Amino acid sequence: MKERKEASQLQSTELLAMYRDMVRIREFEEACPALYSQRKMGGFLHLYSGQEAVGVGVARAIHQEDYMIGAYREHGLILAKGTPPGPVMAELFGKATGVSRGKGGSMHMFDPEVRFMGGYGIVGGHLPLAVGMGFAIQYQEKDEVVVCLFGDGATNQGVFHEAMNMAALYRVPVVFVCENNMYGIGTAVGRASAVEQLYKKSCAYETPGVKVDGMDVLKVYEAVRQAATRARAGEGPTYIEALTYRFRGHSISDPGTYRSEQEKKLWKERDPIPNFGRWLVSEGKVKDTDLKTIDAEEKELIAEAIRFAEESPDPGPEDLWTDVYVAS
Ligand SMILES: Cc1ncc(C[n+]2csc(CCOP(=O)(O)OP(=O)(O)O)c2C)c(N)n1
Ligand SMILES: [Mg+2]
Repeated sequence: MKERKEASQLQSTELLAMYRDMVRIREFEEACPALYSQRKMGGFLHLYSGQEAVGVGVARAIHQEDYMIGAYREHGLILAKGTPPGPVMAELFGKATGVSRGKGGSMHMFDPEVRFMGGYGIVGGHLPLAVGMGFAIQYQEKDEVVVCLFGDGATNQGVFHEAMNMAALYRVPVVFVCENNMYGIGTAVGRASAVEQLYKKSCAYETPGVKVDGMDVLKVYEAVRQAATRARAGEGPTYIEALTYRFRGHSISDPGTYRSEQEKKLWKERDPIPNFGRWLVSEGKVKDTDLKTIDAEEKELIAEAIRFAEESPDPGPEDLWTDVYVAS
């Protein structure tokens, strides 16, 4: 069966897998600042801590043969889609074993094997690509969907509206997921967008707009599951706004002084990982020790990914000439 089960029907093993994915992303992201300070990584670094429930809810609501595409805050997205942490870490280290062979770095992760299609640094630039991928799926009569994730800032770009228009016009199987973390760099949504309830922006294209709690993995899962079902049925795109929060600055070089301590504390209390863990235990779905085992296993997995990245070779001079053009 193509459709995933309703969130309320998920079994303990499936719920634990979601918990594990979120812990993996958090461990990965929280290991990065120290490694960056040690100059193991170069270039930009935008961390996903706090937003894990969105990426994981999306990835678990679709299938391996479905596509995900995102912006530059995408380490968590590619991990959620199934790329192992080793090649993702090696990419940050600029190593030949990196998922983009060390040539992409933080903002340009790409793994066609798991159908994660990037990794883009131009705000809103990947939205038309998602529509094109959706059109290709439709044209080839495949039973696949694309989930396109982007930030609140992207919804103020002209390209967002062009993409929404064409997606709705051609009823392409694309699910748009806006990760509204309330800021585009240091600019609060209300200072950049005339419409603060971002899910309402889809009404201009007669596309359903849905707002979900992006700190709740099951809420995200259920919204995306339903949207994917619509998309597969030929009913066209859905636009989901997931309200979330990034726990760190915009990038590694942002001290984040534009957010009050009180606001940060409030959102930290809504941390999607421990809250989901507590809920799983209180509902009797898992034992506290199950969670502790996962926490320890994922910590070790990330330590192993760092070792893999450290020990991997740099790309050689000959690699300057590869991946420049795709062979036809
Ligand atoms: C077209 C374009 N304009 C400006 C920038 C500079 N820029 C980089 S990130 C960013 C903010 C985007 O915020 P948002 O879409 O909310 O994503 P978030 O960082 O919150 O995940 C801006 C303006 C850019 N990369 N591309
Ligand atoms: Mg934002």
